[in-house]
Amino acid sequence: MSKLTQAYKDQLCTWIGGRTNFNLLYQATRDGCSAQIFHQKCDNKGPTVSVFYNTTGYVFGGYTMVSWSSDGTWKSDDQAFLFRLQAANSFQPQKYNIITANVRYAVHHNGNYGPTFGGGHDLHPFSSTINKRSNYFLGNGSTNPNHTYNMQGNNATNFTGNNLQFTEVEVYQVTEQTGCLDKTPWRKLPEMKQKVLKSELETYSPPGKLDHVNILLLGAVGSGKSSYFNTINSIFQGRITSVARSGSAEHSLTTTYRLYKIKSTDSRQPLKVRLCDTRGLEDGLNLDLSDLMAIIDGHLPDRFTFNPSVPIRPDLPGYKKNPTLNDRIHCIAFVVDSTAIDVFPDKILQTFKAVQHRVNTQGLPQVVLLTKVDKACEVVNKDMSQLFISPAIRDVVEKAGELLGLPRSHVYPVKNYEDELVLDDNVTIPALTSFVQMMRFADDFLNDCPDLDED
Ligand SMILES: Nc1nc2c(ncn2[C@@H]2O[C@H](COP(=O)(O)OP(=O)(O)OP(=O)(O)O)[C@@H](O)[C@H]2O)c(=O)[nH]1
Ligand SMILES: [Mg+2]
Repeated sequence: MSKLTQAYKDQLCTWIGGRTNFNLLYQATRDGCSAQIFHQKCDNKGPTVSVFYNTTGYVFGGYTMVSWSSDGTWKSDDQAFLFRLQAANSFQPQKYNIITANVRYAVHHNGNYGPTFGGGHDLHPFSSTINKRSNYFLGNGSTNPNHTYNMQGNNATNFTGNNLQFTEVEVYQVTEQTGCLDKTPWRKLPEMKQKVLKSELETYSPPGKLDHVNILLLGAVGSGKSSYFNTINSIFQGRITSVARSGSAEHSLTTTYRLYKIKSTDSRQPLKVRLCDTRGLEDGLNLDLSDLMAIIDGHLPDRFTFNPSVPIRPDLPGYKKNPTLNDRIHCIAFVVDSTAIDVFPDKILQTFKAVQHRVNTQGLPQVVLLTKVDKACEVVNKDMSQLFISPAIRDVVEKAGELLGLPRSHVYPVKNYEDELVLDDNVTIPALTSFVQMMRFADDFLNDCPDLDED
């Protein structure tokens, strides 16, 4: 199976220009890591992109529009470039263009070499045949960037992590996509205008004698929990607001539990749906399962300060010993950064699973808020209206569903307002859709809840 994700294909597409298809010609784990086999499979195939994956989480390679051959010469190619897609497991795209004076050394066609770029062997991954060691092929070539390709002041450490231990090598034939663009959305949103979605939330009343429903935002540090509240709050305020502190820090920026009310400037009333913002989960300094269950069961008051070294206990100030249905959580939103989906920390996943195990028996609804979609797809980054058309986003939605064992219909890709100064329908509608859906799930849960009449 191809290792190149849709997001990476989209990135390559924007660099190569036009819409392109990627047809896998050669794959080291399938075909063997051999220069001869590479040439057998890739010579005379037109433009190709070669992609290398190493053991320290770098994904890098080169593009050439000249067909590979085995004639022993250097070939000129003014369109060729080297690139990095990923550094140390995180998406850090970087294109390195060819230096005009050295265009004639773009690629080296040598029957005994794998795909080799540049007159200084800027990227010379391997020659002959390499046997696999445990989980990688140890490249016997070298990387001497900056001769033919402009590394913009960087060196092999930035480009490849200085590591030629390949877990995979793939070469794709690049062809132009003909015909019309596929604009069929992979998810159809109801034909609802912002006003209709807002009004459903503004007029909502929970069943029974409840005052409001509570939606818990649960996720890793920096996944975008507080920003999601700010996004929803901004939408109802009609302007960008930043009530919850958000940003990047080593540990969670949110240190107190907040039961945020959302006031609508249109209806002048607070919504009867609250967003509960927690401290972010992190390795080591974690809220453990019993802390999270205390939150879910409604034992914590608004503004409860988390102390990572003290577990939540009944004798702590503010702890509600006998929470009512009104206090408890009615829907859990697992907040997941879409760029972290492939390297999701095991410990945090285990915590999510443990919570799910506990709440499944109660029938508590769960969804995934997939944040930072702008960073997961270059096309979406430029144009949020492509969110439900982008195959890269469809891919991460599928992965997030699999990760948490939830149907795709419970996974909501959103972009939070973070650097915008004004509201934008293409950002607002996906966020509102997710919020309405969570409110509906919470309402379904309450209507089916045996404790409803007692409260
Ligand atoms: N590009 C982009 N950045 C985002 C998005 N959502 C959040 N961010 C950024 O991600 C960083 C972390 O966001 P927060 O909302 O503080 O995350 P959090 O989950 O509340 O983090 P802690 O409270 O520290 O656990 C901030 O710098 C935000 O601006 C998004 O959808 N797109
Ligand atoms: Mg926060």
